[in-house]
Amino acid sequence: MSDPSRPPAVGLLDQGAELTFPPGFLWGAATAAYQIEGAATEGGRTPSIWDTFSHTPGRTVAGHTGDVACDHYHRMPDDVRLMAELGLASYRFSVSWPRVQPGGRGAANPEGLDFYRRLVDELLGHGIEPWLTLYHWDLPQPLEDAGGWPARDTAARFADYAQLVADALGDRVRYWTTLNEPWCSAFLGYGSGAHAPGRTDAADAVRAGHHLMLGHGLAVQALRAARPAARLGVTVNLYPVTPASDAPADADAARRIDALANRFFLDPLLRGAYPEDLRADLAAVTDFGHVRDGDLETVSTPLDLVGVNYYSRHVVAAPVDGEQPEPYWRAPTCWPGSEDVRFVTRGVPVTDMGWEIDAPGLVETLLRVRREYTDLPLYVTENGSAFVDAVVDGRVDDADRLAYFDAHLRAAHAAIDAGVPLRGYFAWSLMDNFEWAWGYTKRFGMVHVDYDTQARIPKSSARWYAEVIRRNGLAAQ
Ligand code: IFM
Repeated sequence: MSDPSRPPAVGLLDQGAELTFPPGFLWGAATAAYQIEGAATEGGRTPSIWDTFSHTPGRTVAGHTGDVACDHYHRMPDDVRLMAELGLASYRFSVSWPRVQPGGRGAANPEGLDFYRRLVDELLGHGIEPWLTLYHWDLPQPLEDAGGWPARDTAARFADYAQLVADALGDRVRYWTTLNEPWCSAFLGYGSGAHAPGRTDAADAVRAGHHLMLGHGLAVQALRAARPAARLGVTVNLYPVTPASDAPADADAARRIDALANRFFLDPLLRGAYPEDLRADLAAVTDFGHVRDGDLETVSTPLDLVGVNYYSRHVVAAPVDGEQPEPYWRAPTCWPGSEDVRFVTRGVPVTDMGWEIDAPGLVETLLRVRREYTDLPLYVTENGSAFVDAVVDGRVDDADRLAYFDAHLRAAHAAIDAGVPLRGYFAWSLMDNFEWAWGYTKRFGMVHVDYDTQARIPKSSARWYAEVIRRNGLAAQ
């Protein structure tokens, strides 16, 4: 194993070479409940913040909602069969909190739990390892009405919910992640308002981030007590943050955005402390009075793995006097205290989300987590791209998405070569789905979904990924 403190030459990602992954590398694909299930009012499910948000005029593109989505709730056995045909070794899904604990308090809803029991049994019956995420953004609406994630009590409610799910599914699910991308829940949900619940208060966003992590820690403790053999972790979305120039002011802009995007979560979760520079940057926003004695010990409860979602890089520059930068996502801000930092585009190819394609950034990100934070096993729990697809003669030839996956898998392999204990990779996403505020206008799937007929067509990238899984690596090109 080479020295993880020395990054590889990330420009050279073995383009075209045959690459084999370590034995047992976990190949998977991911989805999330609200993005695919539909059946929003069936089986005892009650509204989440995403039901309320998407039904509020002007919040999502064309008013799209997750009411029907991919109708996975009704088509689950067929979808699992499709996963088996692709040879997936693992499937990462999320449990809908308002489906299994309507309203977010009190007893479990047996019908809701039963859906996930059947899903897990179906997966296991096809030899597919279930990977369960407890929270992929669908907070029960009554908990939002009681204050949402900025309210401390929501963390305790989350732990109760985790206990219910552990009691029901702990005998058959080995891999558990608590939160998916707490940055989005906190800073898009309560900062920019681009995501549900659509609130725009910088201090609330910071409080929400803390209580999400507190809920994570309490949930890990509950899960550990209930299921000592389970492998427990959390998924964070990380970005390399690069200054646009060598100027010290640009370096400081990069430091600030790195603190908010990455270290706000990595430091408390894996070191049990907020970074001092982050606290200073946020001084005008909050005095961190919401952090109580003992919280950070809870937040940093030991884990078995860390999930990393990787999509792109942030390139940033210092504020320019008198210039109001185009806000990233939507106004007013998802970067509290650093609203005036400019996000710079480099003119490199982008996906349909406008996100720059930067596979070497995945190597940097994984190496950084390994070098600065932990030697725990890492998993890429999401990576993928939206592109505009065309169905031609019943086929979808998504060469651009396939190339994105290929480049990022070469990056994942380079990270392993450099000493990162990367144990698995989950493509985002198994199928096209409800892309939050973008509704159905952005397609991330390896499987095409016709939203009128619900027909599924595996795209070229899905066929290619099936071959990657079969050979446990990439063929020479
Ligand atoms: O669709 C989302 C997913 O829910 C969380 N991670 C990023 C994906 C693409 O935006």
